[in-house]
Amino acid sequence: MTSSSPAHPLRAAPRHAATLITVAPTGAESDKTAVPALPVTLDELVGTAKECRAAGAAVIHVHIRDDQAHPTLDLARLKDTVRALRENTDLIVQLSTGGAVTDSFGDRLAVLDAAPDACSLTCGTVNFGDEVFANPWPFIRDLYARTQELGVVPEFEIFDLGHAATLHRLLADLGAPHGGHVHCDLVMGVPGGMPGDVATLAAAVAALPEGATWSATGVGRTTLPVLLAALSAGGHLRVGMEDTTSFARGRPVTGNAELVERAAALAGLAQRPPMLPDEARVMLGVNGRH
Ligand code: KMH
Ligand code: ZN
Repeated sequence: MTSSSPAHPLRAAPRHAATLITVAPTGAESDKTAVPALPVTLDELVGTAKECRAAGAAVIHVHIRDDQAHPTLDLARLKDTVRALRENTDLIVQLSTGGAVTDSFGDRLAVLDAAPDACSLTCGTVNFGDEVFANPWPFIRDLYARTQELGVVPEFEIFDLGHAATLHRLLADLGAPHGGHVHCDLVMGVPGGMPGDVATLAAAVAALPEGATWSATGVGRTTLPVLLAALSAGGHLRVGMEDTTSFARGRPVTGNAELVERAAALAGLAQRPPMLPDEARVMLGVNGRH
């Protein structure tokens, strides 16, 4: 069959022979008492990080907790966390600037002072269950400008299609990110954000800037459909207990490593085995280890 229609952007998207696996082990939403396997102390986080590295992760997306296991953006704790993860693993350390829905914009900006390799940067406001995850344009702009000043590589979080339009606006206004490469994470299946299905994934990928690479994350029961769709479309993966606490129906996750192991096994079956952290540094434009 011949066709004169232009190639769909998915066909022109960069495809990698290997799969970047990011682990998001903790998040800000789950409660330690309800989810005992959630890593909340620094020791638990480092232990999880080592296991997930061995299972195939290259990037760790980090939220931290205080002594009561509540989400915190305490700067001293964030600095200790970055140091401990670097001392114990060669993972790329990506701090969350999303925090919890209750965190102030000032505290979220100050996360970058902990000097991580990378950070998340959400490209718009989204309903988040019964809450609102607020990311107004002036905050997005300030946060992005600060990543450029401090040399932190942003990962652009896309919870909805309009966020992709905001990403285009951001790049047009302020130029390329530190490291020169645009990498996005499609966060799908959040109640209030875009659904985690194949049609939406294809539409979101088509809306990304040319040359961007992307991962996808399916929250809750969309974890597996999004993972399989991302692999088949040439994307990368984010998995972890931030996004799902069920391994299968009625079977709670026992630890982050089993989610990474499953992702790595499926990536291997797709002939796109996990990427090593140093390969991921090259792809993402993250400088060598500090
Ligand atoms: N906890 C959510 C409100 C991010 O890490 O950048 C925001 C979030 C996104 O998890
Ligand atoms: Zn997060």
